[in-house]
Amino acid sequence: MMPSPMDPGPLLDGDRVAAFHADGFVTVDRLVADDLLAPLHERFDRLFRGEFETGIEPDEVNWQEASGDPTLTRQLCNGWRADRLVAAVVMSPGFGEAIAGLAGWPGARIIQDNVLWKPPGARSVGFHRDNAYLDWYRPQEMLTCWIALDRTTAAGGTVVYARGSHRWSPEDDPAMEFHAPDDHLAPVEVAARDEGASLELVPVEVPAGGGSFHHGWTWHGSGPNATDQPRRTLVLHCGSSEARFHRPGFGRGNGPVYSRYAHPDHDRMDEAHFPILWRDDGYRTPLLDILTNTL
Ligand SMILES: O=C(O)CCC(=O)C(=O)O
Repeated sequence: MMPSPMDPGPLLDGDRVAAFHADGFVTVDRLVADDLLAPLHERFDRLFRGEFETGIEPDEVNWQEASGDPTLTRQLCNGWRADRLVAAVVMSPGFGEAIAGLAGWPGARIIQDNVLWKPPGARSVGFHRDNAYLDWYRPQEMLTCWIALDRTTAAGGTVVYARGSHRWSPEDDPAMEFHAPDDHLAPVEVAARDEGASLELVPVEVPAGGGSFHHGWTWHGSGPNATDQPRRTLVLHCGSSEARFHRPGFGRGNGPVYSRYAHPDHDRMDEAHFPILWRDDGYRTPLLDILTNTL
């Protein structure tokens, strides 16, 4: 019997909500239960070996054991399609409730998960803002729950946020490299200068099972892993339960990957591909409970 994911319930007290709105992010010491960490580590091993439990490939497979560059952060997007334990964790209604509450949406649907593994010696992840890649749906908004599966430290290449940067201009961000750019800080330094803002970088240092929530316009990235410990993270990116496809943006950002799920005759997002985790009227995509009850 698999351990069931912890339902985070009302995860965020008033102080944490206020910190999120002031800073564009907030850290939390406990997002998943300790007894889920080892099973999730094992699922990470399998996913990066190309063993997909459901038989379905994640939407993006950017690293595999036989061929991947050992100095890059290992990354898969939408691991939930391939692995039911990953699905059960990222589909937790409590995460959806917390995200919708922070974003001011009536509900939250998953847009994408990220399975990230930065081994010792791996290089950086370039600074970026998530909303800049989302011209393919409206409202063009994302809010993210970043779940650490190992204790995180600044030296270990944890995620780093630019405090208050969610309030900087949301105008066109320059194209940036996610994996191991020459200078991972350069885009946020340029953005701070253009904004006339001082740059305060805050690393998320939490125990394994902790993590953070961040706003879609918050600048973030991460440095190299200079420790001898891996840094594994499961990331849940949600949009509003009311989000609709936006056809003019299909070719931009990560639209070419995800707009393949659009129907030709309407702009609604199919819940088989973008399930609703939580909505304020009690609705939740039924297939999620089928998926999680089978664990
Ligand atoms: O964990 C990282 O290094 C980057 C994570 C990220 O880009 C995100 O959660 O949006």
